[in-house]
Amino acid sequence: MAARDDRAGQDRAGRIRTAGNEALAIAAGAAFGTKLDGDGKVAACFFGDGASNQGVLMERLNLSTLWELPLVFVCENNTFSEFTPSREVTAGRIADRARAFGMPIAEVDGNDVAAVWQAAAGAVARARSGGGPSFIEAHTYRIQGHCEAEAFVLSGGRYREDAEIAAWKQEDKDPVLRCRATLLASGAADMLQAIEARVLVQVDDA
Ligand SMILES: Cc1ncc(C[n+]2csc(CCOP(=O)(O)OP(=O)(O)O)c2C)c(N)n1
Ligand SMILES: [Mg+2]
Repeated sequence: MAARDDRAGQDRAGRIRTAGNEALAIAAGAAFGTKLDGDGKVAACFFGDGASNQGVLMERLNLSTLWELPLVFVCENNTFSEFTPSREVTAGRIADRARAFGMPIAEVDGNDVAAVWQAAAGAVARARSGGGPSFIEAHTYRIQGHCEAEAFVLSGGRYREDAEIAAWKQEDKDPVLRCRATLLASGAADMLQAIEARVLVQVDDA
C-alpha cells in the first residue's frame, strides 16, 4: 500500500482502515501518491458489493484508468449489503461496472485461496509495471455478521437462515478448510503443521 508512515489511520504495514465507501477515494489518493513518489508500491482497495452501488466507485474507476494508477480494486461480493440481500439493491453484474472502463477483470471464487492469490498476483504485477488499475470481484459469503454488534442492532430480527450460514462453514465452502484440504492432498502436511503452530502462537500473543 502506498502512502507515508506518518499518515493518519495507517498501520506499519501501510494498511488504511476506513468504514464505508470512502476507502475507494482514499485508495486512489494513495495510488496517486505512490505514482508521484515512484516508489513501486501498489494500493489495494477492499470494498463490498453494497459499496459498489455508490457513485464514488465510478469516479475512481474513471480517474485511475485515465491516470494509470497502481491500484487494485477488490470487491468482496458476500451477497449482503449490511442486512439486505444484494439482489434487492444491486442491478447488473458488479464486474461489468469496471469492464466499461476497459481495465482487466478477474471474477473469482473468493473462497478459493489459490484463485484469489493468482488474480491478485496478476493485478499487482500489472500495477507495479505501470499498467494501471485492475478489478477483482471475489464471490464469497459473510459467515460472521456485518458487525460484531449485529445481534444487538437487530434485536432478535433475522435476515438469513442458520442453515445457509452452516452450509458455508462446511469443508467444501470454507476457504481455510478448503485450503487446508488442498495442502494435505498435495503432501504438504509438515508445512501445514508449521503454519498452524505459528498461528496458534500469534493468537495466544494477541
Ligand atoms: C454513504 C453511506 N451510506 C450508507 C452507509 C451505511 N452503511 C454502512 S455499511 C452498509 C452496507 C455495506 O454493504 P457492503 O459494502 O456489501 O458491506 P458488507 O455489509 O457486506 O460488510 C451501509 C449501507 C454508509 N456507511 N455510508
Ligand atoms: Mg456485502
